[in-house]
Amino acid sequence: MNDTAYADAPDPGAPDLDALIVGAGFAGLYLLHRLRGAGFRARVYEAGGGVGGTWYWNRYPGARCDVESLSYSYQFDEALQQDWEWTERYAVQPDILRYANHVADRFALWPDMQFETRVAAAHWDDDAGLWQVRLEPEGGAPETVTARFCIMATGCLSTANLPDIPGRDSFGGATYHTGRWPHEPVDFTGLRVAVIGTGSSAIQSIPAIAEQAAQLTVFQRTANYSVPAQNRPLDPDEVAAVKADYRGLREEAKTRFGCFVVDLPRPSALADSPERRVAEFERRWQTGGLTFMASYEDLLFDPEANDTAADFVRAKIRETVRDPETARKLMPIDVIGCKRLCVDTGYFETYNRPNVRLIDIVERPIREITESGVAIEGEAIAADAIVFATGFDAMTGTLKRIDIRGRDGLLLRDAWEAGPRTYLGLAVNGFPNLFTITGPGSPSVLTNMMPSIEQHVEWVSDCLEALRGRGATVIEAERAAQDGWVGHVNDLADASLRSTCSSWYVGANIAGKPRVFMPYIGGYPAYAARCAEIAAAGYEGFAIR
Ligand code: N01
Repeated sequence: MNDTAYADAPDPGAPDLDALIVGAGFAGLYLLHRLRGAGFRARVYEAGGGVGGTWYWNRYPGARCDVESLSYSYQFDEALQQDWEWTERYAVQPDILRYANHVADRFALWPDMQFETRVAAAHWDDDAGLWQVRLEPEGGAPETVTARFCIMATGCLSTANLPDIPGRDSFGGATYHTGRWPHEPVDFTGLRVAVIGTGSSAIQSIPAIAEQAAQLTVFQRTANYSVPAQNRPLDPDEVAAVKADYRGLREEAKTRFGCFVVDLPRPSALADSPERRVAEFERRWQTGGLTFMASYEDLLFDPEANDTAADFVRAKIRETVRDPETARKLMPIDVIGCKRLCVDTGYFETYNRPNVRLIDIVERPIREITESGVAIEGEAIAADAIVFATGFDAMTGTLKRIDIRGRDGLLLRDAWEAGPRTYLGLAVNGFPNLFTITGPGSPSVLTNMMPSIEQHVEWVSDCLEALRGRGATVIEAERAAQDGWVGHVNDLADASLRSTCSSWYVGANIAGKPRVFMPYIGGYPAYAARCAEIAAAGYEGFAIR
């Protein structure tokens, strides 16, 4: 232990904390548990009023995870995964939030977490080798806390995107954003509701809202591919079989691209006969969920192969939606899987309801929001409530909104002006002792977030222990290593069809955001192996002092 080190009884000149964690989602919770267990003084600050991160904020009707519950859960504690009972194949938001609260109770995390406290700024003091972090508690006076390490567990989809539609603030009824849903129940019974957007959040909430609303009008800018979840209650025998060898399932998942187990893909869509191909797509469709894009290895690399899957889904929409004009509007034309595939329960069927109407706003643009509704070309559509299902300033939005200044006062938002630049999605040159859990440049949103979070948390925690073991207090990604990683991330993205459309993966949903494919697309196994190699080589590519 050296003079300024992590300690049970810190020196008078030592920082307030060894590690300051921003965010009490699944990353923040595990970080706190793990770092505390390794003897570090760690504390979580969270803007929201409770734990759960994305599952705290996204309480919209129909919110449900698209990774199966038995896989979308922590594996770091065998007793936890044995004890917790998931009841549905895909967990609903309230169940996931209950799980997050259970974890906080079970590991006694509450005393080291502070809620309703926004982290407004983090400034690196190079002389002292610590972060000065400015906290803004709701209704309280701002304060500054010092920490040796600052760990951003801020999530990939946490800053809501509220589009600047003319007249937005003049609307006389209630407005909602799916990612900032109220805590009290929202009752749409008898109301005329407008939903703007047709991404995952809209596709989940529209069927639920349609059941209540007198009239639901959906404003669609881009039609989206969606496959049925085929959700169902979990069979106790199936759960028992998983729990008998939970570790086996987790280990197998780590060998898969997305870190969850689905049937292995067939080699090439084009190598199969049309009949064989349709049978495979149908089998996956009936299985439900994200397994659909795993039908063939070449779906995201070969446009012709991709077309075969897109055609299959378009045919399903045509079969499902009775009004041919509505079906036409709902049929996407771009690459399937380029935007994140949506997973639904009764989405396309909802358009057969007499109280649901679809407006294609490319054909008939929204002119303005008025006091009484939404005005499009040639028509005023009355609404009592508007739901913005318009997504997030993904992956970088939250980090760029915090005033993060590294060495020589360098602002993170300036360093990332042309797009995020990181080493492994975990660290940024110029920003010593700052870590970003599931940051841009890591697999994150292209994988099962839970094991990707665990992999990052364990890597960071091991790194802090290694530094302590060496008597070192500062670690920083080297410029050359970062440049090499960014180049590698870009090369992989360029080879995939995923980088070709206007998705939030490339920042296209936010005006003025640089167009860069942000997540690492090489899959979990290759990524985790590289992280492990770098650590084993004494944190190759990092400067340590
Ligand atoms: O957001 P999105 P989301 N005028 O960005 C439209 C995860 N997630 O909250 O496509 C009109 O996907 C926009 O149109 P366009 C998942 O990773 C997971 O739905 O940009 N429309 C689009 O239709 C997901 O991908 C789960 O042309 C505007 C929609 O709003 C991610 O979160 C559930 C507009 C936004 O779609 C984000 O999903 C929910 C404007 N000005 C979310 N601006 C599950 O686990 C935007 N749009 C199942």
